[in-house]
Amino acid sequence: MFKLPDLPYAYDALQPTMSAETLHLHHDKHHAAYVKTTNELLEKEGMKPQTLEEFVLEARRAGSSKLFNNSAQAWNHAFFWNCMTPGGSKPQGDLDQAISDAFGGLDQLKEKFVAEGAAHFGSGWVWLIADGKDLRVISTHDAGNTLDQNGVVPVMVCDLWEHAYYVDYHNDRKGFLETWFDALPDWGFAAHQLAAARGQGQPWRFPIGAEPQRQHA
Ligand code: MN3
Repeated sequence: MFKLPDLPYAYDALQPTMSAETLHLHHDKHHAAYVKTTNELLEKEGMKPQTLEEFVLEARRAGSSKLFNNSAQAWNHAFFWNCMTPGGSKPQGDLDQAISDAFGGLDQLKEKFVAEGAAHFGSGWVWLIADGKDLRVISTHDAGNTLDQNGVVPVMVCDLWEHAYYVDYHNDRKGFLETWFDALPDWGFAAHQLAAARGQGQPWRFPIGAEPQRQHA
């Protein structure tokens, strides 16, 4: 059984970019439902996976969209909460250099990230990924993520589902992405992911059992 991870900050900590109302709905209703349904399906199928990552891959292999959609969404949202920090941050060191090398700078990355997310048709996610030595911006549909892509480590993500922004931005997805990119990304977390992609340390994994959550300063 998987546990809904707590948010790594208070519900009102990301205001005004992301309201407490949005976070309550998004975490306590949407994310909670994905975790609950995943657990119900696990019980029904008599499965006891060690990790959520393993289960997402198994669901993908089995071609079960219900299993995949719920478990991948459980994973994606937990990753997404860790990609944000109150007050935001700036890329430093190796990550800053990698962004310059790949895109020319943070402004150019923002342009690419916002354009990809704004143009994405329907629900999904916009990602900054480390693919081998490359940093790239991609988007995935619905519950899609990069767990089934060998050699790819996700570095940053933003939720493109309407529930992520409709309360605060109505239909202005582009406005949401622009404001979000300037205010909320936790580039310290992204740097940790990039280092893992380069063989230093492990990428973020969905917490198991009572494992303590990573705390933001
Ligand atoms: Mn969502």
